[in-house]
Amino acid sequence: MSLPLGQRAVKGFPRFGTHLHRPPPPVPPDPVIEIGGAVTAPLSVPLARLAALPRRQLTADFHCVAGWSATGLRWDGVAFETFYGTIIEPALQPGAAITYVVFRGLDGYRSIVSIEDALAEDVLIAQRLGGRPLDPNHGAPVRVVSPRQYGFVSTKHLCRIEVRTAAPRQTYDHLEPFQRALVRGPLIQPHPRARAWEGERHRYLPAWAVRPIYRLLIPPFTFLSARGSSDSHGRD
Ligand SMILES: Nc1nc2c(c(=O)[nH]1)N[C@H]1C(S)=C(S)[C@@H](COP(=O)(O)O)O[C@H]1N2
Ligand SMILES: [Mo]
Repeated sequence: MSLPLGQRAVKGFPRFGTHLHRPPPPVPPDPVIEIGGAVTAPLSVPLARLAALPRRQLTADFHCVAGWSATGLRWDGVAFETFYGTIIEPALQPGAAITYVVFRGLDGYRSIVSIEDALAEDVLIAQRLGGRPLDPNHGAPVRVVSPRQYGFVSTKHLCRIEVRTAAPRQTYDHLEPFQRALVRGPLIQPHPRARAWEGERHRYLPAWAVRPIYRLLIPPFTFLSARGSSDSHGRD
C-alpha cells in the first residue's frame, strides 16, 4: 500500500477538523442541501431526493493535509457529478460559466473547489461509511468526499452548495480567533487545488517546508476533536 509523500497511516479514522472541541452540529429533522450562486432561483433539495439518484460506492484512503491518512474507507453515496448534472445544471443561469463550487457545512465550515476538481468521477456526496449511515463525528447527515484532495476539501455536514463564475474569496468566519490569526499569517494558506499526490499543501510554500509544522497540529487537533466527539457526550 502506498501513500502520498509525507503521509503516515493511522489506525481507524479519527474525528479531525477546525471544529476542534466543538461537538458536531445537530442535524435538522428534514435536512436539505441549499443550492445558491449562479442559479436562476435558489433551490432547497431535501436529502430524501438523493435516494432517487444512482448510487456510487467507493473505497479510498483519506489524506489530511496535516499528514495523517486513514486507509481503505468504504463510502456510499451519490457521485457529485451525478448530483451536479441532475439537480444543479438544470437550475443554472443561462450562459453561466461555472468555475468554482463552494461547499458549506452545518457548522459554518466551507471549502472552495474548482469545478474540474469537483466533477472528478470519485467525488461523492457520501451518506454511508463502512456500511452504516454517516455518524455525527464524520459528517452526518451527508458530507463531501474528494479522496484525491487533502481532507480539508471534504466538507462534513454538507448543507449548502454554491456555484460561482469567479474565484470566491476565502473567508474564515467559522474559525476561532486563534485559528483566524493562524490563517491570516503566511503559514497556513491552503493550496487552491490541494491534490494529495502532488503534495499541494500550501498555496506558496513547498510541501517539505510546511510538513514538519503541519505535523505538530495533529496531536492537539486529534485530542480536541475527540473530546468534542458525539460519543464522548455524557462522559466526564
Ligand atoms: N464541516 C466541517 N467539515 C470538515 C472539517 C470541519 O472542521 N468542519 N474539517 C476538515 C478537515 S481539515 C479534515 S482532515 C476532515 C476530517 O474528517 P473526519 O473528521 O471525518 O476525519 O474533515 C474536513 N471537513
Ligand atoms: Mo485536515
